[in-house]
Amino acid sequence: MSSKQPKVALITGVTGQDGAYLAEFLLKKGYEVHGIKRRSSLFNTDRIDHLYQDPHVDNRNFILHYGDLTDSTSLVRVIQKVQPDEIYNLAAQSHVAVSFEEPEYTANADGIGALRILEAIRILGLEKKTRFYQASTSELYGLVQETPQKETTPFYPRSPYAVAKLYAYWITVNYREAYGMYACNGILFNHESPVRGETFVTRKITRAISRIALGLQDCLYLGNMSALRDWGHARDYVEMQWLMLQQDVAEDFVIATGVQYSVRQFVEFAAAELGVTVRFEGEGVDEVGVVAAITGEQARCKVGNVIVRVDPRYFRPTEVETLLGDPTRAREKLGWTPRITLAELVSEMVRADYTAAKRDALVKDAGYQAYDYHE
Ligand code: NDP
Ligand code: GDR
Repeated sequence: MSSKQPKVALITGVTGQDGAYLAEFLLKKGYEVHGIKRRSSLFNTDRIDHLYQDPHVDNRNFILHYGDLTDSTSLVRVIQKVQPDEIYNLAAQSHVAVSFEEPEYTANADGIGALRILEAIRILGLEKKTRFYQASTSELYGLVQETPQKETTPFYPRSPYAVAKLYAYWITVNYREAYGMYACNGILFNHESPVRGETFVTRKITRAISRIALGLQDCLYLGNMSALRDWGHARDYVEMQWLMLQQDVAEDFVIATGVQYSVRQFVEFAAAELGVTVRFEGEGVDEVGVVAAITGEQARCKVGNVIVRVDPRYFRPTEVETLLGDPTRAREKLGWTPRITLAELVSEMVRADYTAAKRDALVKDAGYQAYDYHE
C-alpha cells in the first residue's frame, strides 16, 4: 500500500448540486474531502447522504464542517483546520430570479464570499499551497456582445446575481496576479441533473410533467419560454472543475456544450421522453396525454387539460435571452469535451422525477394522510 498522503480538498456549497457530484468525484480519485455546510432548521444534506460517514469512526475521508460564506471567522477557522491543497468555491445564492429579491445578501455571499476565502488563504500563509477554484458563470455575459461566448467575450451582467459573480470573477483574477496564487475561474454554462434544485427551469419542467402525467398536478406555469440556454450535465462539468486545478499555470476556462435550445424545446423534449403531448395555452391544440412510454402505462392526465401556461410572475426585470458557449480552449488545453448529450440528460431527469412522482401517487392512492401536528 502507498504511504503517500491523500490530497485534501475543501468544497464550499457541498450540499448543492455541483458540490454533491464533485465530492463523489474527488472521493473516487482518492482525495480526503471536506465540505462546508451552513446551518439550517431542517436537514439540508439530502444530496450527499450517500457519502455520509459516521463521525465516531476513524479514518474518515469525507468530513463536514459548519460555516457560511458571509462569516469570515468560520471560513478562516475551517481552512486553518483543514489545510487544503485545493478549495472549490461552489457556495452561492445561485438563483438569478431570487437575486432581484435579495440583492444585498446575494452580493455578500456570492461576491464578498469569494474575497473572504481568498483573504483567508493569505492570512493563513497558504498562498503557495492552496489552489482556488471560483464557480463563475455564463450569466456574466448577460446581454451578449458576441456569439458564441468565449473567454475573451466582454461581460454585461443583467442581474444582482451576475453583478456579484462579476466581482468574484475579477477578485480571483486579481489575487492570482497580485499574489501569485493559483486561482482560476470556470465560466460554466447551465448544467443540470436529477438533483438540480427544483426551482430552476429544467428540473421544474421534468418534475411537473411527471406529476401531470400521473394526475398529481394539472398545470405547469412558466415565464419566458423563448429563452435560449446551452445546457450540459453537472456530472460532466465537475470533472472540468478538478482538471482546471491540475494545470501548470492557472487559467480561466469557458465550459459549455456549444449547442443551445429554448425553454419551450426543453418542455417538448421532456414530454416526449414521457410519451405525453403537451399543450401550450392559446395555441389551439387539444390533444393531451397519450401513453407514458417509460412504463407502458396510460398517462392519467385529462385529455384537453392545459398543461403549460405562461405566468408573468416568472419574468425577470432584466432577462438573459440567449447564451451559447464556445468551449474550444477547454477542449484544446484541458482535453475536455462533454460526454453526456442533452437527450441523455433529459432522459435521466425525467426518469428520476417520474419515479418520485409514482411513489407520491401510490401513497395518495393508498389513502395516506400526513400526521396533523397543528392541533
Ligand atoms: P446550488 O444552488 O445547487 O448549491 C449552492 C450551494 O451553496 C448549496 O450547498 C447551498 O447551501 C450553499 N450556500 C448558499 N449560500 C451559502 C452561504 N451563505 N454560505 C455557505 N453556503 C451557502 O448551486 P449549483 O450546485 O448548481 O452551483 C454551484 C455553483 O456554481 C454556484 O456558485 C453557482 O452560482 C455556480 N454556477 C452554477 C451553474 C449551474 O448551471 N448549475 C452554472 C454556472 C455557475 P444549502 O444547500 O444549505 O442551500
Ligand atoms: P438561469 O437558470 O437563470 O440560466 O441560471 P434558470 O433555470 O433559473 O432559468 C433559465 C431560463 O429559463 C427561464 N424561465 C424560467 N426560469 C425559472 N427558474 N423558472 C421558470 O418558471 C421559468 N420560466 C422560464 C428564465 O427566465 C431563464 O431565461 C442558472 C443558475 O444555475 C445560475 O446559478 C447559473 O450561474 C446559470 O444558470 C448559468
